[in-house]
Amino acid sequence: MSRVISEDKVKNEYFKSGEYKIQSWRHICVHKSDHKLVEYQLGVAPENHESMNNQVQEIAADCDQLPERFIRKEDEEYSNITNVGESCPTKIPVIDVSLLASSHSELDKLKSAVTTWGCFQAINHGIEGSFLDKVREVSKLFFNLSAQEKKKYLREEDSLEGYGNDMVLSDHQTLDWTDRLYLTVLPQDQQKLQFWPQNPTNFREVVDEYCTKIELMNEAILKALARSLNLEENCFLDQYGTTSSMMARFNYYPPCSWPDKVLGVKPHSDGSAVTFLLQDKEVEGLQVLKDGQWFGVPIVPDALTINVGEQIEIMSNGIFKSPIHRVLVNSKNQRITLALFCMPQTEKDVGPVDGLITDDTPRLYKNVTFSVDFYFKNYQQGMRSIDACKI
Ligand SMILES: O=C(O)CCC(=O)C(=O)O
Repeated sequence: MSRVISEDKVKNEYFKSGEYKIQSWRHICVHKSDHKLVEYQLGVAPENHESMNNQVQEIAADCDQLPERFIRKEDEEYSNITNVGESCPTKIPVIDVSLLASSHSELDKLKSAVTTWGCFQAINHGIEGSFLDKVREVSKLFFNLSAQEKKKYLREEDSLEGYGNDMVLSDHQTLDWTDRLYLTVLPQDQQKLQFWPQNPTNFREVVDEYCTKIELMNEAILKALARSLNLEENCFLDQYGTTSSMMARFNYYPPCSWPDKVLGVKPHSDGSAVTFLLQDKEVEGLQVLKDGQWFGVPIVPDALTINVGEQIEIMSNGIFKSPIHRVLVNSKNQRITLALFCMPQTEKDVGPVDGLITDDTPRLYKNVTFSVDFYFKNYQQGMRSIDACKI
């Protein structure tokens, strides 16, 4: 059996001593004095572009010591947060999506939610609870497959799409305690089917149907957001270009024996326009940062947790806030979620809507194209892409 070891440890402790020989950057053979071979797996390859060999699910099932690369570093976690509060489940706003077309007060609630929290729990959104359960079921069936079976869909080293854990871009990057299946879901002609699970057999059918429903909801939310600012209702959608794009991230968080030492996902805001999160039905873990405190996002039956991404923060010239959020894990239960990131057409640039730029409210952001690479390079270094877009 192999053990996971950090590159720094190999370089600083083992390699320097001269007792050991590096056979390859993936497998280190350590020649001990008794000539026994011990094989280690490196957490990162020399070019820093390689992911770990083992998925977090496998590490969690077979590790008596937490691999260093997962241990949280305070300085990566928004060190300006001095007051990390208890989670306060009742505060995240709840919005009745069915009222947004007709009720001014619900529209005001939406505006208030998105200008303060940046997120809300959407209820009465028109997707049946039984269908949401079906989406949860296909996700769970996939993650329950054997490691060997899941690895058929393993992502390539330098690309995000497929099954795997964090893409490793630097030696010092802390890894998230999560495995993911990351897929382009829209436009359909850009789906890379080699990464779509064949098992369960209805995976694609269920996910396609879910994404079609979310695409419609995304349009309704974007129109409502525009109307809440007294803007023409298509002003955000007009920046979408001819086709919208949508990425799906199926997140699997295994239980962790050291829940205080790791994060399921590091603090970040999303590079999307709008993100729709289907939470686990039983296990919480998501927290949102507001006023210097982390607030737990509770499970509201059949609700979808919606947050605005950095692209809407830019389009709204900073009025809507893309919230910083993170994920905690726990020692007892696995947690499975599905995040759908709705975005303008790939490579389409976005910028603040004209009607929001005045002498009193000057333009805060440049027009930018949010490529996936641009976003993840910033994310892995604990930085927000939107900060690079400020004027
Ligand atoms: O799993 C969650 O609760 C949130 C996931 C998330 O933030 C993400 O996938 O970007």
